[in-house]
Amino acid sequence: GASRFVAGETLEQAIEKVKSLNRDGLLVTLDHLGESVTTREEALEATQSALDIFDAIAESGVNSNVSVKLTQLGLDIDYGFCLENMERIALKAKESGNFVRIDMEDSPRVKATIDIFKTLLKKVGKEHIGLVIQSYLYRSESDVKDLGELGANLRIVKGAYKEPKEVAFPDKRDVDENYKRLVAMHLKNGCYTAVATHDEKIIEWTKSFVKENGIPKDLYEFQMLYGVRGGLQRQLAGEGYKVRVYTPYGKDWYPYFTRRIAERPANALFILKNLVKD
Ligand code: FMN
Repeated sequence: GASRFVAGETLEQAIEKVKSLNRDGLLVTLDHLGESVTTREEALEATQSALDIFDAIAESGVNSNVSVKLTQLGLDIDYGFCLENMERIALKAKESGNFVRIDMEDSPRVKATIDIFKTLLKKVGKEHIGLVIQSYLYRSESDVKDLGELGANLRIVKGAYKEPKEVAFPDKRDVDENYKRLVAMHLKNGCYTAVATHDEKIIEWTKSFVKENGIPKDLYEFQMLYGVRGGLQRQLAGEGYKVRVYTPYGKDWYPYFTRRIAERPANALFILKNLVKD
């Protein structure tokens, strides 16, 4: 069931999981599950949940930052309202000496997400806010160029939503090639890069790339999802790489879970393979 991919229903339970991941040498980013809210009340609740995570991290002393989705903070209700909510979270990240990353959702939301990110990057600085870029989108190469000029901290992913061929590469090989291109570009621009994938070919490629190009350890990290390739996560950490586990918790796990299982055919296979591999 969902529990394999979710670290409990409450923040307290999630913090216990973070402690245990930290003991294994893994860093964490916590995500309070939820997306696509339709009322201001729900968006304000989600905003408060994100603020509470920063307090719980500080109080427990665990090593974790926070990930959020803008549709959870009211992006589909009102841009200005969402920006206000995200700004409170970004200011909290800064005040806590911590970091918040804005996840990337489906393609109709990419422009607004980048706009909000850029606005807040100016306010709180790249040490406290980061963004996600998806290698399946044609536009991402130009976005990475642009965000590189701002020194942005980016998580590069392949992309998890079902997208039309008008906006995204239909062929997995193109997605993988673009993934490597984006990581190489951003690292060569001297910008912090989170390489978020379970794809061993890309992980191996990254290891060689950073070695050959003398990329310092403090400029990149690997990221994987909670409950996926736990053995590989610990192996990389044991080899001395920074590894961060994206750790969702909460009651609203359904959309997250179904995306993991079914949204892209490649992912369905991917998840099945990873259920048996460790
Ligand atoms: N996909 C998105 O579309 N947006 C995200 O913000 C996002 N965040 C992710 C964070 C982490 C740490 C990982 C590992 C994946 C994330 N994904 C995200 C999912 C990836 O796009 C992709 O669907 C998944 O990792 C499977 O592909 P893989 O073979 O590269 O692992």
